[in-house]
Amino acid sequence: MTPATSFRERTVALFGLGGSGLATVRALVAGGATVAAWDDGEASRQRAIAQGLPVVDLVTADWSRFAALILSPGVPLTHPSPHWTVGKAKAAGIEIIGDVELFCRERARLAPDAHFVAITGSNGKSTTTALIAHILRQAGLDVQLGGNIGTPVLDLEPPAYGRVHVIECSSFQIDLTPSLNPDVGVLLNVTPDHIDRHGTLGNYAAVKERLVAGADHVVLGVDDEHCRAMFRRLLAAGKTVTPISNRPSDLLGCTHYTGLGLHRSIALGAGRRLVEPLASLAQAHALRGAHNGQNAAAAFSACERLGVNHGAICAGFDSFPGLAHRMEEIVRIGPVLFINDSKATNADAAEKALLSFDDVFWIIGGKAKDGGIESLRPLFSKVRKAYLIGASSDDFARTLGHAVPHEYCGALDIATERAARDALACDAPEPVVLLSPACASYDQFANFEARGNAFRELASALAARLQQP
Ligand code: UMA
Ligand code: ADP
Repeated sequence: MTPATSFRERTVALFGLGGSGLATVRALVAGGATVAAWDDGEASRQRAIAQGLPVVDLVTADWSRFAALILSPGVPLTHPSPHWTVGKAKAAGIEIIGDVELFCRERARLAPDAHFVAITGSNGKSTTTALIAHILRQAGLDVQLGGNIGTPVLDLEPPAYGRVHVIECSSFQIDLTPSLNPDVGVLLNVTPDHIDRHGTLGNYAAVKERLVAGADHVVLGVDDEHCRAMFRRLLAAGKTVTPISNRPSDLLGCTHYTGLGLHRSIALGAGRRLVEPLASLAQAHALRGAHNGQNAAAAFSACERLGVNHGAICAGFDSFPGLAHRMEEIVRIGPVLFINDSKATNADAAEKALLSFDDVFWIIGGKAKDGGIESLRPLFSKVRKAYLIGASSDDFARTLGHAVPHEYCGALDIATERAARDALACDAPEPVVLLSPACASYDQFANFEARGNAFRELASALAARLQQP
C-alpha cells in the first residue's frame, strides 16, 4: 500500500466506496488523515463499515471542515450532471481530486524522479499497460502494475528509485488528477467513447491530452485526427515525442507496424532515410492484428525510453501471454483454434478480431449496441458461419441475411458445440472458433468476464473430450 500523506492531520470527504474508494480510504488513514467516507449505495456503505472504515453521512455533514473531496472515477464530475457531492465541494471551495492525484503527490514527495509510465487511449489501454509491465518484469525491473486495469493505484507499493509504476489511466481518472506528470506518458488513440461523461468528443480528447501534456516524454499514436493535432501542439510546446502508428509510416522517428513487425524510419543526413527493422511480431501470438501492432509500437517506445534493450523488448513480445478475454487463445483441437474475445462488447472491437483471422466460425450476440453489426459487413467474407446467441439473434440474423450462413443457438454451450463441429469438419488450414460477440453480455451473463470464462470452460472441456486417446 502507498500511504497518502498529503492530508495528514486534516479531514477529507471521500465519495464512492467501490474498489478504488476502499483502497483510498485505507491509504489516507495510513497517511494520517481523518476521512469521512460515503456512497449512494447502502450495500457499499455496509461493506465499508464491515471493514472498519469511517463511514459518515455526507448529505448532512458540515463541509466547511473538509480540506478536499476525494472522488471515485465512476462518479460524474461534470456530465451528464455533476454529482451532488461535487456541488457541495464547490460550494465549500475545496479541491476535488482522485486516487491517482494522491499517488502523484506521494511520488513528488518520496521519489520525484522514480519511473512512472502512464497509459491512456480509447482502445488498447489494458493490453498496452500489461505488455509494458510484462516486458519490464522480464527485463528484471521492479514493476508495480495498476490503475484502471484493476488494482487501485494506492494498493501498490510506494514510488521508489529503482521501481517502475505502470499505471493505466481512464479519462475519468485523468479528470481528477491535476498534477499528472509521468516520466513516460502514452496516448494510443482517441475515438468516441464516454461522451455521456465528458459532454463532447472535444472535451474527452482534451482530457486525454492532459496525460501527455504533463509527461516528460510522450509516446503518441498518430493514426487519428485528434492525436495528430495533439502531436503538432506537443512539438510546438517543445516536448520530446515518439510517434507510433498501426500502419507503414515515413514520419521520421515513428515506430510503426508494417504487417509483420515494427519498423522506424531514421534520418541518414542529406535528406536520405533508412527504414530500420525493430522487432518481428511473427512469434508474438498474443499480439495479432494491426491494433496490437499499435499497442506493441507503444510498448516498444516506452520500454526503449526506460533503457530496456531491443532484444529484451522482442523477447517480451514473444512471451507476452496476453490478457484474458481479449483475443485470448484458449485451446487448439487439431487445426482448430479457439479464441475468446468476450471483451469485444461492440462492433468496433469485434472488427479487430475478424480482421485478424480467416475462416471464422463466429459466435455472436447478446445485448446489442446501436448499429448492431452492420459496420462489419465488409468483413462477412471471412466468416464461414455464424452462431447466434442471446437477445440480438433476430436482429443479427436479418443483418447476416444471405451473406453469411447462420444458425440460432440460443445459448453459448450449444453455439460452442456446433461451431466446433463445423470447424473440425471444414477444409481450411487454420479454422477459428471465435467468440467475439459485438454485444454486451448482460442478457445472459453477469459481465463479459463471466461470458469469457464460460466459453473457456466449454472449449477446454470439448478439447479434453475429443483429445482423449
Ligand atoms: N457510486 C455512487 N454514486 C454514483 C456513482 C457511483 O455512490 O453516482 C458508487 C457505487 O455505489 C460504488 C462506487 O461508487 O460503490 C463505484 O466506484 P467506481 O465506479 O469509481 O468503481 P471502482 O470500483 O472504484 O473502480 C474504479 C474504476 N471504475 C470506473 O472508473 C467506473 C475501475 O475501472 C478501476 O479498475 C478501479 O477503479 C481501480 O482503479 C473499471 C472501468 O470500468 C474497470 N473503467 C472504465 C473503462 O475502462 O471504460 C473507465
Ligand atoms: P481498453 O483497456 O482500452 O478497453 P483493451 O486492451 O482491453 O483496451 O482491449 C479491448 C478491445 O479493444 C480488444 O479486444 C480489441 O478488440 C480492441 N483493441 C485493443 N487494442 C486496440 C487498439 N490499439 N486500437 C483499437 N482497438 C484495440
